[in-house]
Amino acid sequence: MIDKYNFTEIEKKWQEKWKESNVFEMIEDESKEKYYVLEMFPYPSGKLHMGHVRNYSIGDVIARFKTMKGFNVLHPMGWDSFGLPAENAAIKHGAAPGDWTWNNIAEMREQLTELGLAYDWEREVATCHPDYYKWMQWIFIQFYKKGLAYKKENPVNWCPSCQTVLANEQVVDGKCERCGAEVGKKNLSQWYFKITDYAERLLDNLEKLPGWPEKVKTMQKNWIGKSTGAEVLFKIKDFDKDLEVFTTRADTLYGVTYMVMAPEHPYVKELVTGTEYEAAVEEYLDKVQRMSDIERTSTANEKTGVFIGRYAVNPVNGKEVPIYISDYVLMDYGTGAIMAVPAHDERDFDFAKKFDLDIIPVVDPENPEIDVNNLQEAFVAEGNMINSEMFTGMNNREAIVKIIEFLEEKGIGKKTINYRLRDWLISRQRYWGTPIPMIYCDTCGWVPEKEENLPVMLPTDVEFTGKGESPLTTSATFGDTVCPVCGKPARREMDTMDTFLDSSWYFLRYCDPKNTEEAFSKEKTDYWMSVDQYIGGVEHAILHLMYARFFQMALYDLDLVSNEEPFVNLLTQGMVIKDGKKMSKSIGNVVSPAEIIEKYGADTARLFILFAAPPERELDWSDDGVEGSYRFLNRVHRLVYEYADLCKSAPAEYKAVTKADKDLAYTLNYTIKKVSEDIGGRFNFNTAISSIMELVNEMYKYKVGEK
Ligand code: ANZ
Ligand code: ZN
Repeated sequence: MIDKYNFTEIEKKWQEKWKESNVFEMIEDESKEKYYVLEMFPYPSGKLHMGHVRNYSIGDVIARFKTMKGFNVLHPMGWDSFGLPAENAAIKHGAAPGDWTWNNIAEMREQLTELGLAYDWEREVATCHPDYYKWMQWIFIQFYKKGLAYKKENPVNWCPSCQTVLANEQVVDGKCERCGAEVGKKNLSQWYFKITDYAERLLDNLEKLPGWPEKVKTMQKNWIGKSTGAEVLFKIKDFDKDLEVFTTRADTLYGVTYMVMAPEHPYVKELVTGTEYEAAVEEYLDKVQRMSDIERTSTANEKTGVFIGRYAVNPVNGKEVPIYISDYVLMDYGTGAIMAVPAHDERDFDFAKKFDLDIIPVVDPENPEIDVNNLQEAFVAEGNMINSEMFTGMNNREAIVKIIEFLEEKGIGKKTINYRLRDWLISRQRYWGTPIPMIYCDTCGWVPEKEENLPVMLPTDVEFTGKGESPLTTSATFGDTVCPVCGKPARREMDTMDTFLDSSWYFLRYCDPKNTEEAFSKEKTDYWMSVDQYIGGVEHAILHLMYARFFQMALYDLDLVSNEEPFVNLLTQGMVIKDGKKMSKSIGNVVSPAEIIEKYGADTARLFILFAAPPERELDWSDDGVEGSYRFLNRVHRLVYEYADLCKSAPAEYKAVTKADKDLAYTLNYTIKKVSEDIGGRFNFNTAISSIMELVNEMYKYKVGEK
């Protein structure tokens, strides 16, 4: 009598066995080659979704495969557990963010266990635990001492609805990434990390990451946005300071017909105060400050601007050109001012048309269809120089080099590199995050808390109103302290850290999660790091992966780790969609993992997810597909039962006797080879599973004793 495929019983039995015997616990073992497989740790929202199931099933197969191959495998799991949702729950339901979070963690740990994932739970970390954030604070202090952390007043992106500062990266199309509200600007004193010091290395090292998807590297490259050009000095008539501009097109210097300064440029006020232009400039500035950078630089917008009544002098030909302010020039890129060349720049062309400014071509389109003296649009391609005195006739690429040389000789310009990457704004006016371990003393200024006093604990006597400053300001116990340097009364920093800091080094803490003396020991990280295979969503291609790389490099420079790059290989898994759309509550097409596990078991869920599509591709959820996976597992189950007795009595060493025996032995070995290659090489789990399905078919056909 064949037992029904009772997945609940089977899965429970094995999960308990694994737990009892600690099979997934890993200890450093120098005699074995290590393999570190890591999935991006989740935010403990309380509910696992299919994206998680996919991410973790992929990691699970790799971990188990490498274990079978004889590696000492590190496969940990933990919680990115600081962040806004816990605080919003506190505002809405009055629950303490800590309680809410720890409950969610317990629930999700349970769900991951039910999924049968091979994690070493001994290494679990939660970023909201003082054992973790103590070391987060310690790392902050090391960065501060190295000059990588600083405070400055700056107009920052401000979400009026979340009442918090947002990093540029968190503003999408001028809107708050989280709540969708229109983002404005606000002047605030904020903490920054000098990630720009690492721009060149973050870019160069991409070359050393052949195991990363090209598309992710391209996204990082664009985000860093290296741009080689020149800074050129223009004299301002009747003014004691020069106007410096950044240009990538030094070849177009003879085509400059006007200048544009960012409305916030520090000279603008001086240049217009007391003139008839003052009022119009003020009004324009006020309007611009409420716009996002994206809106400002969009080429689709009709150009706006104000003439400020002043002129600049072109250093190569002495020509005087009018100076404007306009929103399309940003203060925090280059020098905050440009030389405008309408003949060869699209935005300048539109602006010149609108304000009726001259258009002087300096690169010849050499195209009979284009009337060079009456351009209908900017000519942005390459060509030979015209209207450019001694540079006329040269190819414009060459002219860029020659004109920069000329400017350098004359001391009116120099070659420069600019990056789009900005310093990382890391402070948040929020409660549920790591307190920034800095203290302000009237005598000593900003000083770090003494390391022996870490962690600076999050207080619990706070109020959540969802408005204004950090809730930490409402605590009666938190703010007042003494200066670590002079001992006088002093105030603690009330802001907390961006949660992206927490996730920038958790992979190091996994190597040594219980260390009470250090963030992690070098010995342990030397053994386990770098991560051999990192797996996660492509939505983290820029921020998380860039920040983690920056942390690793900075820690390397502090001699705390031995590798410059944290992740050798990266796999970005595709989304799980249903009926062609992202699963979402509002569409009502969400399939919950719990439901599937209850109906079919975790093995069916995992099998379906791995079988339905290669890991990088989108996975279209299919109920029929799930049924199919379930039927297959039933088939395997029946097969095992059918032959169970025979297997028990089988000799220790198997010998193929008949042709059928030999054929099956061949298929078996072929399958082993195919599965090893499919999983070991490019993670083609789907084709590995198909060959196992074929093997099962062959086994069904096989009849013992048949010739
Ligand atoms: C003159 C010129 C002529 C330019 C031409 C382009 C084409 P990337 O490649 O992104 O670095 N620019 C410089 N600073 C700016 C700022 N703060 N806000 C807006 N635009 C700025 O772009 C560099 C070019 O963007 C620079 O080269 C400058 O315009 C403009 F035919 O200078 B160019
Ligand atoms: Zn002091």
